[in-house]
Amino acid sequence: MGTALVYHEDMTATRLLWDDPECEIECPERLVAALDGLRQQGLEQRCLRLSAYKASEEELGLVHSQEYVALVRKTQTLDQGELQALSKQFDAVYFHPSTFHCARLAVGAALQLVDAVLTGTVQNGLALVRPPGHHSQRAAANGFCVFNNVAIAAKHAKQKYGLNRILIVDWDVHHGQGTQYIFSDDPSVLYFSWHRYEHGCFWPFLQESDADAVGQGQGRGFTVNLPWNQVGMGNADYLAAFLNVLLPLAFEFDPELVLVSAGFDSAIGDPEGQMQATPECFAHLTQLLQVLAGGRVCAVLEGGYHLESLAQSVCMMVQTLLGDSTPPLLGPMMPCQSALESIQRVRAAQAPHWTSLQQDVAPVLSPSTYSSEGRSLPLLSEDPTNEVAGDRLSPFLDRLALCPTPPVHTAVALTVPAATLALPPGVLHQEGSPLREETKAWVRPHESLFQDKALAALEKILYLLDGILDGQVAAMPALAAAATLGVIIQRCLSLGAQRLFCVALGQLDRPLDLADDGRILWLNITGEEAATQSMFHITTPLPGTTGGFLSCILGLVLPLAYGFQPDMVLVSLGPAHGLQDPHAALLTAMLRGPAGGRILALVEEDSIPHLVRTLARVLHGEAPPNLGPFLMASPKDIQALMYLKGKLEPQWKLLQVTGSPSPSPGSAPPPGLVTPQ
Ligand code: Q9C
Ligand code: ZN
Repeated sequence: MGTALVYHEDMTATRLLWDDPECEIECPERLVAALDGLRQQGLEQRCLRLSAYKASEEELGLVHSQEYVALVRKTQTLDQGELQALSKQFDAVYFHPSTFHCARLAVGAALQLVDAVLTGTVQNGLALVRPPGHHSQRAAANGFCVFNNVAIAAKHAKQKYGLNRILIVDWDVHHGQGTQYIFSDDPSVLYFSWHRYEHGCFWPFLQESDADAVGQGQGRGFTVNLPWNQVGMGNADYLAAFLNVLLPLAFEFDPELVLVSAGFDSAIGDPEGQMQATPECFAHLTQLLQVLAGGRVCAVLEGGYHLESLAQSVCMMVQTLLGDSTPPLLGPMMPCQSALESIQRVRAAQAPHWTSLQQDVAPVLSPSTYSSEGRSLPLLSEDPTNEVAGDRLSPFLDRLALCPTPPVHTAVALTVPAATLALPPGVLHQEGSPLREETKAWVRPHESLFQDKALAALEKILYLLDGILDGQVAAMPALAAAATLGVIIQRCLSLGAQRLFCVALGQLDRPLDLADDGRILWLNITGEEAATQSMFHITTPLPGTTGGFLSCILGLVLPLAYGFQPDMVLVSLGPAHGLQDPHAALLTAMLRGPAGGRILALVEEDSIPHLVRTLARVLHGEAPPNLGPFLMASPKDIQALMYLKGKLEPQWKLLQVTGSPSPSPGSAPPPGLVTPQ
């Protein structure tokens, strides 16, 4: 449905007129660099370009006092000495004769973006603005911010469109205390911010930036602060924050709109943030948000002071908003201790307010169900050739990563007429293909299983698979019998895939002839109970509720997927998989990221056409359908999940949630945790 890019050249006018080392980083070149980056990569041209208009004073009044608006209006006529004197009345602020004009354009850009998304003109978008907004308060400028662009946009969405639940994700490296104050008692706006904090020793030096600030009155639990107490946080830390804090709450909140306070001073190279996350990380963060609110994501620029890093991160975000597949995430997928401590503290502080957090801290029931019998998990890490979870990508993936990411191409291989499926436009249909000698050789060991029709279906799928591995097709669903899976896995491996993540649902056994050599991570989500044959062969029961299913995806499937860094993902819905369509869609949508869009979804021949259509859509970049009401996970499902996490986290570090070693099954929750109400 398209991506909007809202901008106005006039916003480069405001600039610092005197000497002030603290403020000089907020310069016009920031916007120029971001826009140039988008142009050079051909991304600007793919967006719907909207020219920003100036917000009205009435719109400013949604958040700011009349007196404050009048004060800022007056700066248009002040001389340099007066501007400088006024600026000193605020913390880290400068005024310029163009400030009022620019700041109104910045607000207007955010409002236009929200209008474009909520009227259905576009699916999502980015407003490139100066000055930024998230430090600005009802009657105060602060931290380069004059009017609170995102807060006004949220009020506007509530007022004009009657929205009841808006999520604000503030990934700028500074705490958006302005936004926090504006919505502190408002349960209709969930405000999440992570920020450099260093135990209160980093600007803006506020106690209320800490994890124990959760909001006030009716708004308790709708302010979520994740303070970073060390610099150097990287991709794994940001990912862990999303999987363990933001996304569980966001799914439970079920927003109708996602606003992103998109500051890129949280990226590598930024002089303010001193963090390590690479630009690719913002592609993944964006994609994770796109599964919420039917994909209605409005991003508004905040900080970001390293011009190159800013431009690259902005490109990553826009590329992902446009639906392109995400580039691989580099670096060891192991969150640092300090990050885990912060994550644990915010989870504890928020647990009284969110069902999805209460469950993981609940005591594990009857330890007898899942005893590890003193046996340790068979590992392959002694094997020197095994580089799983390491920071090296396979040569295969390196080769693909060198090519510019193509727009997602999605294809289906069907044994039923395509017309019966009403596939979304742009999805290719794999036509019948001549049977190759090669394929006959592949199936020879399983000959009895492949009748003529099954063989024809397999051949179509293998053509699709070749397309994926050549980078021509990024993602696709296919109809196939379970027996096909083994052949497909073998084919992937022989074509050079080094790491293959197989998520098998229902009655699908791991093909017996596969070596457990670390090249295949096999996760079976079944009706059976939790078990680990090795760190690469895992069985988990299919959770019975939406809450349980989300915990399973966020707490197990995605940490494994991101930790494994596969160059291909296979999602197979086998016999009796028991998954509802929206659940299958969410799982598939969220697995696009870890493999850079190289994902094949296999569904049973007799599946209803609706499922195939739904999967084709999410693989093609559409947002998955809403999951329906949030029902908490059953104790049994949580117990199984906790058992697996405890068992696997020594090998799969992204599974860690606590800073200290996790409790063994059956033990009491760690001290300091809030007991659920
Ligand atoms: N070295 C935004 O990113 N100076 N504002 C902090 C610490 C103020 C940042 C000094 C930084 C304001 C939108
Ligand atoms: Zn910032």
